[in-house]
Amino acid sequence: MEDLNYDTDEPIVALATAWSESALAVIRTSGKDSIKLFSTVFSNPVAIIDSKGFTIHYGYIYDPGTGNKIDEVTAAVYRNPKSYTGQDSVEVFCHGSLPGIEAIITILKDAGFRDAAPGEFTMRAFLNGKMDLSQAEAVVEIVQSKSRQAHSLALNRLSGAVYERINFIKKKLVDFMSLIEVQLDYPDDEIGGDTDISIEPVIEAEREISKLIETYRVGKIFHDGVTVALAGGTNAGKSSLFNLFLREDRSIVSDINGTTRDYIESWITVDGIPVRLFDTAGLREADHPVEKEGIRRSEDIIKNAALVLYIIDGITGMTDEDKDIFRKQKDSDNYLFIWNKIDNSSLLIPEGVLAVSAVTGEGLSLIEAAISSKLTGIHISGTELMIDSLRQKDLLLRAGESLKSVKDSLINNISLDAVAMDLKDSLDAIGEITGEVSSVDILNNIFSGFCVGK
Ligand SMILES: Nc1nc2c(ncn2[C@@H]2O[C@H](COP(=O)(O)OP(=O)(O)O)[C@@H](O)[C@H]2O)c(=O)[nH]1
Ligand SMILES: [Mg+2]
Repeated sequence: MEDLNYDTDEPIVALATAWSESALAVIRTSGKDSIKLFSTVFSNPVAIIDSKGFTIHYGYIYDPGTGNKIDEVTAAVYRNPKSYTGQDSVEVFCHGSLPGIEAIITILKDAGFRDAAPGEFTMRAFLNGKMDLSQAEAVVEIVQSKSRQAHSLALNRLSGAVYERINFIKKKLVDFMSLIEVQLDYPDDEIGGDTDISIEPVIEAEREISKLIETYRVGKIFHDGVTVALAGGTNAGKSSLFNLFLREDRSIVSDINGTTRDYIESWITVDGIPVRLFDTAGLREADHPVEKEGIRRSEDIIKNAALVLYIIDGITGMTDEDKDIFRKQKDSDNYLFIWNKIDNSSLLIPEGVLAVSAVTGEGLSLIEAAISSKLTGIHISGTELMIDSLRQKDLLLRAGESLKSVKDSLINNISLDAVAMDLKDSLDAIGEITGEVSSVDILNNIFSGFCVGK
């Protein structure tokens, strides 16, 4: 790999927890001499310098210039290679006071540490072989996860699930590559053997790759969450359902038409899927300019939502507008029709329409299940392997394309040199996923998306 434009051994420091007032904060350091440097600002330097890895020390951070105490802390010492980064490292647990944190970081910088760049700790972990690139990406995915399931899916990746699957595919291709290479080195007329090479391993690898690519769509839903909008005529009960989904009174419910003039949004979790739920203004002809604008905005949200929950007032039945939308969208992948107010409705519910009462909550769990299956098509337990990195998906696509050429060449008896080249390209793409093949640009691109302190 080309050289990075900075020293990956340099002692670095960063706040690892959020920059906000809290009970405790963690300041992380790593790099050459970090234990010794830290000891120069710690009340018990000898204890730190002589300590084993995985030990915790109580004391004070003080300003070596003035001798003033800065904070009472505990310091965890890690010795290379047994640390997150694989380097010597000290983590300081201090009080979560903003001026206190600032003072400690300043003192550590005076002692010889420099500010860490975003993702620099994890980049070092990768460079020192503590994790592969898919695991490094999972570090961010786990921090950003918005639901329990998203968290478990990311944890799977952090434990190396992508790495293992990729290695499984890689092994198949490497074995196949050796077969091709033998053929290239000893053409059949010399060894007089059978030149038939079974393309089965390529087909299997291709299948594994497509399976992983397919998980991206759902993986992304769990990572980013999706937008779901409540739509329908005024007074259908959109705001009441919104509150039911949230299990709190957020949106104003009233029997006055046009109560919800703007949209309201909130994050909820449906079957583990992070959902950004929107309550919108009822779609009706409005004269008031504010309501008009609210309706316009609501229409935008409905247009861009991954899923629209179209609510019908079960007491009055379908309006002409409802009927029109039902006709147009009833088979659509991103509409669910919901018949509300079943506690007080005696009308026949049309086929394909789910029933609920926003007042009693009856039918809610069926609706949640329908939302989940409409969005993902499958039930997610959280133990599955799913990728949610666009980078990984694109590389898998590239690997798959190359394998397709390998297959075509073999089927059409095109030269084995061409086959070897395509195979190599496929292996390179796969190697880039785990970081076996990587460049400074790739690394900078990945790690610059991290937060500082990670
Ligand atoms: N009986 C009954 N009334 C409901 C139900 N859901 C909503 N309502 C009533 O219908 C009216 C309009 O509700 P709201 O949620 O403001 O409708 P929106 O205009 O679609 O947001 C209110 O008076 C609600 O109390 C329900 O499930 N059953
Ligand atoms: Mg409303």
